[in-house]
Amino acid sequence: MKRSSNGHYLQGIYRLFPQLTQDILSDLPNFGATPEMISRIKDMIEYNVVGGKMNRGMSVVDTVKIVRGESDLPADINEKAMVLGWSVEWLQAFFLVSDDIMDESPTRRGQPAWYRKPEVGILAINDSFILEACIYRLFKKYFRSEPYYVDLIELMLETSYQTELGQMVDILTASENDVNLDRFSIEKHRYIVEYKTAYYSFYLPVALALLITGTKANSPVFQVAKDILIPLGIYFQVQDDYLDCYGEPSVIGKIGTDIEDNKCSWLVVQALDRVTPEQRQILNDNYGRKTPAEHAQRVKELYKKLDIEAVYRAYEDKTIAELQDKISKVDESLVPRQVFTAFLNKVANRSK
Ligand code: DMA
Ligand code: MG
Ligand code: MG
Ligand code: MG
Repeated sequence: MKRSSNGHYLQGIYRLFPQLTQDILSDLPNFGATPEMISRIKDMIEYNVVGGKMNRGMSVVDTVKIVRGESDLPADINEKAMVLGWSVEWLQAFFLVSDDIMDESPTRRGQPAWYRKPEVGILAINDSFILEACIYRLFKKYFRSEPYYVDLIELMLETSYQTELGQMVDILTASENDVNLDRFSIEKHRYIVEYKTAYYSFYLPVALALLITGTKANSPVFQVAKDILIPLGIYFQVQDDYLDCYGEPSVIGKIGTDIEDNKCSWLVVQALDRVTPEQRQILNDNYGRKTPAEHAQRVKELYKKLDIEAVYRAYEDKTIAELQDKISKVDESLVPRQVFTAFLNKVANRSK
């Protein structure tokens, strides 16, 4: 069994990965695929789908266990939960391959971003589409005859749409060669992080778990879950913004590019809220410039002067307390609170 990056053995979910990859590959001859095509798709899947923290994938399995009140699931429901867990990881791979192209990120998960491999390049765009298509091949194979099949597909499609809208605003707000700090605001940041991250990373795994444990698509439980998981997902992306600047690249597996990329990051929005007119001019002259590196350095010096790290610590403490309070008010006859505390405990104060 493979080890996860956080050193824990992953309750067998890795066991299923070769099987799911094989499902995709053995279906390819039906699409006229040659051995060369099949071998390339195998390499592409293995490069991009594994190697992450597996938080999203494991969340589906963990949620199913909590909802059913069982630490050992019956074999068939366990397999279904793991297939859905992996389908979220496939979705994540689709978004990360395209995100790294758009963000011009050099590294991902401690290796070169897929598009940076000389034999890949711009073909990575199409590879991201193939990764997305795999989700629906797997759904068809494992869920075609289930009453909730259409609900799974609708949920996955809507969540993808939400993420793509968030990515669009993220990129539009960061337009190159046009640094305009007026475009950045708390509200803009909130839209971006809610849409690009919170739905697919937090709401989706739980909603999938609810569907396969028999919750009807029109149940009020989905709204209860959303009301907690969207704020939690926003907190998670604020952490990602923070780690982009203050994280240790060897720990987070990627090199931050938000300042150079002119991103509407939580850090710059907080800085803008606190700058003097002179300091705003420093940001104006140095933010969003890819080279030379001194520009990004000056932005970081300004963050230091404004003690943005302390602002972040205070935000973290306040957000964790607010989420704990929200969770304590969940009606447990609808859904166990542990569904949400499990998530919060994984995310709170993370450094990777
Ligand atoms: C993350 O945005 C959102 C998606 C949909 C991948 P990001 O560019 O901040 O992510 P990362 O820091 O991992 O590149
Ligand atoms: Mg990125
Ligand atoms: Mg991005
Ligand atoms: Mg980031």
